[in-house]
Amino acid sequence: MLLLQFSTSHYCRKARLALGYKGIDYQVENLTPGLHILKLRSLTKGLTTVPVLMAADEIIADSTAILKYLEKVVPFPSFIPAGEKEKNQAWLLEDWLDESIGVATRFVYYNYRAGEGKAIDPSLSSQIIINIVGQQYKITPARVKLAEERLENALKILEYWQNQPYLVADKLSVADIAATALLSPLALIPSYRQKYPWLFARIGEIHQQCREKLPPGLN
Ligand SMILES: N[C@@H](CCC(=O)N[C@@H](CS)C(=O)NCC(=O)O)C(=O)O
Repeated sequence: MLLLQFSTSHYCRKARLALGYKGIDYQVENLTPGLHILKLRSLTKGLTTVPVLMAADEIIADSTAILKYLEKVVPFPSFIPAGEKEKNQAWLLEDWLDESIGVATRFVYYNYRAGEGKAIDPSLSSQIIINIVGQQYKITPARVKLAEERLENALKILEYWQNQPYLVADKLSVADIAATALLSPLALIPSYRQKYPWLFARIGEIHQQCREKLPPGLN
């Protein structure tokens, strides 16, 4: 299998964690932001985001669709809880983390990298990319504030994770994979590291279980 990705994207990390958990051999192709559209448009019937997984029989765009595909072709080890109630709960968390929380993380992370966190990579090329991302996603101070509030609320909801290894039932599920990947950019922001040490402990454990390299800030 070949994973088309941006190396720094947290949604691509989500796909890599899932591939790693399943023990699947795969290659990655790192696309250049901007030029990626030329490659993806013809492959995905209109979706222009990464990750995209090219499997022998199918091309799968969108990280959630990739998780579903992987569970179908490699059922064991499973990352879907067995019970109906737990299964619904895991997918509900996965969808919320994907559609709402991953977006909030992006706002907070790029806002940090453009300001206080500039020193992480002050190179011109990095600052140009951060600027382009800021414009593409319309990252304004008002929207950053809403994203910070959304994250604070999310981390209150997820607080129970500090007392148990997995978000749903007693096995790793799509909820843990989504939370781990989509909150991992916060590991570079000192205020989150100080306030939520339990979160980064869980992020580290799930990476280990999925045989994925730790994200920047935890490596
Ligand atoms: N819900 C999508 C989100 C993917 C996404 O937003 N990917 C970003 C990188 S983090 C992207 O490809 N952006 C480029 C673009 O929008 O053209 C998924 O889960 O795959």
